[in-house]
Amino acid sequence: MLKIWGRTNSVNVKKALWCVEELGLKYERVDAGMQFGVTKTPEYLKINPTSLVPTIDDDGFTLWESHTIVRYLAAKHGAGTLWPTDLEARADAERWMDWAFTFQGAMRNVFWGLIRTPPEKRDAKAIEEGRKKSIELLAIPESVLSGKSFITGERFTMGDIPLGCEVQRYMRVPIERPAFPHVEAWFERLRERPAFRKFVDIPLS
Ligand SMILES: N[C@@H](CCC(=O)N[C@@H](CS)C(=O)NCC(=O)O)C(=O)O
Repeated sequence: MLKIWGRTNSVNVKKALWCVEELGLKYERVDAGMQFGVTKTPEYLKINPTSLVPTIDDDGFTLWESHTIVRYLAAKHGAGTLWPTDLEARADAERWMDWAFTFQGAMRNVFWGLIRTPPEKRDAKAIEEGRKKSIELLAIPESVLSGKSFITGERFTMGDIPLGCEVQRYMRVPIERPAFPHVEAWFERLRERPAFRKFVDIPLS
């Protein structure tokens, strides 16, 4: 059976979990990372030398890097749904998956500063710079989502998964946000998905 290592409050683990739920796969999840440890054990390092989460074991095939895990599972089980079979449509989805890491980088100090750092230790300047950069970047999907239900068109695909996880953090951290009506409408569409509500749109920690 598919096995997934990773704590459920990790943005990158959420991507894998959301994907397996969308695909309706049976799997076993093992808590790993931060307070759960595991990632520095020799056994784990053998399957993931980066010592990070998530990692999967799919009947003996081990894989790490969250977006690659999403691509692999979508290709194996979601051809024509999560995995667009048309080459150009797939490249479009993959482009958004890659770009999602750019947005994640901008949000990093905002999320860590406001959610994982006690108030007296927060770097207000870094948080504010991250907030501004995130807003500047989010204007890009805002323009693309005009007239589209999902990031690549009318269908939900793997292209929505990484960005959806990262935009959830943006929407839920206590910051001032300008109106982005198309991103907000897309986020509400993601919230209609049971798998998104189950694994992604949960309280930040
Ligand atoms: N590019 C990697 C990054 C993985 C990553 O940074 N994972 C974080 C959690 S989001 C991690 O393992 N942090 C250390 C820990 O949880 O112990 C991926 O997308 O899988």
